[in-house]
Amino acid sequence: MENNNLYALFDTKFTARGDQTAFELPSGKSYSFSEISAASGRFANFLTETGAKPGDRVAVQVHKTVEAVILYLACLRAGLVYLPLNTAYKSAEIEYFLTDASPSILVCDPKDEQPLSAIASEAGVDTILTLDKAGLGSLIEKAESYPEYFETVSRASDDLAAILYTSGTTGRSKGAMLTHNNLSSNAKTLVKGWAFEQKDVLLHALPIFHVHGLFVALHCAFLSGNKVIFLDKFDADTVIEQLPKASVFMGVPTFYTRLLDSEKLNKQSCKNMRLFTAGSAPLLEETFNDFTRKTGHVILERYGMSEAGMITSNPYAGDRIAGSVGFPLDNDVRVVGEDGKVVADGEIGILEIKGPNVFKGYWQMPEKTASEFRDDGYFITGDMIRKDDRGYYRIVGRSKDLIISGGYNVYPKEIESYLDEMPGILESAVVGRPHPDFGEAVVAFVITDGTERIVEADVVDFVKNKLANFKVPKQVFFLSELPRNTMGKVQKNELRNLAEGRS
Ligand code: MCA
Ligand code: AMP
Repeated sequence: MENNNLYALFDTKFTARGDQTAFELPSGKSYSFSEISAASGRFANFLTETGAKPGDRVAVQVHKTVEAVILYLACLRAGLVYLPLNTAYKSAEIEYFLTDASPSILVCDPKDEQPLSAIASEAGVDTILTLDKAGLGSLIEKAESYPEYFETVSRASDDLAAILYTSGTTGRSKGAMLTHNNLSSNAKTLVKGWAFEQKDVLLHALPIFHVHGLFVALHCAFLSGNKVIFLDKFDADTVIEQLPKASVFMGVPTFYTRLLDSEKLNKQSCKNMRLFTAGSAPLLEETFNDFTRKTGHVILERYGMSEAGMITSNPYAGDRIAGSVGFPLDNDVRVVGEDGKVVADGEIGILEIKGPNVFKGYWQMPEKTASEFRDDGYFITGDMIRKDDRGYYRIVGRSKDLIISGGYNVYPKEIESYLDEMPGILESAVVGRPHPDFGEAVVAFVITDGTERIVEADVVDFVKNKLANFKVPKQVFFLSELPRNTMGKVQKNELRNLAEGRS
């Protein structure tokens, strides 16, 4: 039987590239392809020895290091299901993921081992391992003595490779189950569509707990055998310093606005670049145009989601249009109106998709899964699309109540549910407002019940104590009541206008 394990695809390249550099850090430290293979073999042997079996989940909340990437590869090799978690998540958020996904193994930063151990044991986690900012920890110590040879576990194409949690409109996060075939098909599509070649050098500044940094960027590099210049986080100066050595860069729009703010970005710094891509959030036309003016490069904007990887892309060869996300990649798409019928070209509807990239369903949520798929297998993205007269797709809105801040998704419902529990708050509503750095910023409107004196800092601190920083409101407004329509529904458009000072 053919082994559809995604790692088997990478393995061919890793073996061919041998002692060439796979990862280079700004410090000068590097890792060859052989070293990556050997270390992932050791990790895979060790993880298997802990008793974890193919299909078991491995939850990972660690800093961005090459060792964390090796851990991901080891999970693929051992048939374990990788479950990456944003490093910004606080204990209460982690508790939900561990309880929901019941992983066998948790890998976390050493400083979180003690605080997370009770939660992990309650959730049935068998093994806790650590990995720190420097790529050291119990995972490394324990795996060190294991052999580097590991026979990659055979996987069927629809076996799970990863679970990525995406927040839900109801406030409860859903685990999108991604199969080996979902990931490999999308990676192959992108390598071809974006003309990757072995000589490319990828400058990597994205976090590796989301689709963009982990799958889109790294899979293209692995399938092409590219060197990756690996930054532990985005920092405009470091990116500009490293750019002359690179040929491909991928970023969220905030990366591009921050790069444009720097005097040091110019045509010379981009002299060896062939491709800049943007996605995860809308790229403003102004950013697109300013970037071309300053660097001579036209950013290629693409669109995707955790449930499906990349769905559309502007062309590599052909016009890249500002404000558009290009054409469908290797998935069938249709734009559907409120009546459930496909709309005429040029009209607005919700994008529905079907293809090898589309996920298997939400982890342990059969009803939720069923409600987001049509009977004929199309997945309802919730993104509102209009096809323009040249056939380019444009995202014109979202039917889901979602804020995208600096590339991170924030579901207002989650923050509202939490704020409604704050002593002294009667009710709340959360919206996004335009933000020059993050694209959108989280803003909260609260109604107090008059029992205690509450100021903005109290509300901010309350959220900060429990939820990831990017979900914390950047501004809080106090109202005497929330604007509602005759049906009693909160009028979020009115609140957005209020937040922008437009009413
Ligand atoms: C940090 N903060 C944020 C954000 N990031 N607030 C709102 N939105 C954010 N995204 C908080 C910090 O905690 C801090 O709060 C304050 O804002 C300022 O932080 P700063 O130092 O400026 O932030 P940073 O560390 O430089 O991070 C900003 C960032 C980062 C580099 C833009 O957010 C980032 O890497 N974003 C990329 C997200 C991404 O990869 N998305 C892909 C999802 P305080 O002062 O209180 O401490 S995958 C996806 O969406 C699909 C599939 C797709 O199509 O790709
Ligand atoms: P996530 O589920 O976190 O992966 O976020 C996916 C969502 O990000 C999509 O459903 C879109 O709403 C949004 N998104 C991704 N890429 C783009 C883009 N280029 N322009 C506008 N929105 C985007």
